[in-house]
Amino acid sequence: MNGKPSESNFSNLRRQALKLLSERRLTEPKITSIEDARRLIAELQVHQIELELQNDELRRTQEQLAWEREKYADLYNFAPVAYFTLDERDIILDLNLNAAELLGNERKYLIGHPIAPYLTPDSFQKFIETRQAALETKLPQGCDLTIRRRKGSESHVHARTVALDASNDSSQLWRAVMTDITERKRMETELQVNEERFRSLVTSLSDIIYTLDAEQRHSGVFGDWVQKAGLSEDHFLGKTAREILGAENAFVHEDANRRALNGEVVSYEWSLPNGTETVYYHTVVSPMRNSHGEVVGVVGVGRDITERKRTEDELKRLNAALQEQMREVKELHQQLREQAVRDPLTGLFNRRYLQETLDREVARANREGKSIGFIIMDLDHFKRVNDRHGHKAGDMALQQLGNLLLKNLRAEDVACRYGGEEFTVMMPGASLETTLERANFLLQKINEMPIEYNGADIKITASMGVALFPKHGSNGEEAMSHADNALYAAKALGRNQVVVYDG
Ligand code: GH3
Ligand code: MG
Ligand code: MG
Repeated sequence: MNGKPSESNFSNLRRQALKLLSERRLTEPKITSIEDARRLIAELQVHQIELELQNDELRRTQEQLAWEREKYADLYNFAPVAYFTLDERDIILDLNLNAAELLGNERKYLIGHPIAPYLTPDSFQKFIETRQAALETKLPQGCDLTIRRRKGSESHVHARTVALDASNDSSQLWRAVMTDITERKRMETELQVNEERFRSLVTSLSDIIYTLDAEQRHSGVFGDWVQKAGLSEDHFLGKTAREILGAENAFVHEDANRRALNGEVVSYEWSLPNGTETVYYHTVVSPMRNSHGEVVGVVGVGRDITERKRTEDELKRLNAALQEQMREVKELHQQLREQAVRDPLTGLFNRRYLQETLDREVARANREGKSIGFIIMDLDHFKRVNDRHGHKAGDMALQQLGNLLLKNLRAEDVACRYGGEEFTVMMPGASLETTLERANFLLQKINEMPIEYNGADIKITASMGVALFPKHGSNGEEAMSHADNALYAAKALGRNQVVVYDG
């Protein structure tokens, strides 16, 4: 279509029609009867109706055409892409609204003007090359260009240029279709920057970072540990832990990964033999989700904790050693204390201990309104034992006597070696009768005690004095000194007997 016929075209047509009419000899219809006239009228009416119908059809087609044209114009004008028609000198012959907006100017200031000022020099050069290629190949050619808008801002476009079919008499025209890719470019740059940032961050970490797909296959490995371990990414990518580490070592990972794929965050420790040593790791695996929140894989972060483990183990070992040392010190302390209060020969308490406990026991007896029985004994003629059998035999006799006392007293009674061959027994809570009974019992046991030394039977006896607190003294010392008096009385009475103080 060459567009709407112009006014001059119409007058030409009219002139031609009039000429034809004057040249043509129209044959007069022969009308001989009324019938003929009627037939002719009917025929003319049919023709007229036919013409009217044709006219109607023509008008509708014209309306349809006008509507289509309008629609096309709207599509062209309001298309979301920029359309340009350019001539050989890159003058803009036509452009749509989007194109005008892209260049930041009104259509009327753009039509008939060159496009060059709206492109950066590089882009203009690129555009010329592309449109030349489009002409030579007879195919649309694409390139990315930077538009310099009238107000100075820049936008990035993708331009597709096609050479229009040139008719014989007109010059070559181009149509360029441009789409704004500024946002895409910005996002691409941002993505690149982010990725760069992520990479530098990840490679600066010594942590082991990796991702797994839903089948637990490695889909990414990050960090410089791969290179440090002398491995390449291919060693991991597409493979499962089982394929990399073997079934035995992979078990712990498979279990954790399974849980992560079920939405859990799992933290665990594991180890790997490395030559003669063992390397320990701590790993956290978390579910990796898509934009719908569905778990599509696992992201894992692992850390070599061998050094920490070693320090921990060393600390544990040191702690155990310290505990052992403390136990030994405690034991030693106990031993020292025992030594301080025990007589080494007989194993009985010493005089010092008796003095320490005496006041305490008296105070308690006072508090509880109870008595304390005291027995003081001295071996009879012990010098003779030494003289006859030797000092060692005497020592053995003293030892055996110590055992005898320990065996025949209650837990709460306190037996002491008071002097060389003098002994005391303190019996908290005991009555005079009980104390006397106990003294007689001990006397009997001493008499019965067999002592054998170097084939000789040694016999010992003892004299004993008994007194009771508070009956025989207002304090411990007094009661004891009265027991001592009773002991001397027993000696005086002939030894090997018990005497109760009788003050
Ligand atoms: P008495 O019946 O008057 O008490 O006569 P005795 O010989 O026992 O006289 P006395 O109690 O005065 O003497 C104590 C003797 O006990 C002196 C000493 O030889 C002996 N003796 C003291 N301590 C020890 C000791 O640890 N080992 C030995 N083998 N003998 C000791
Ligand atoms: Mg003595
Ligand atoms: Mg004696």
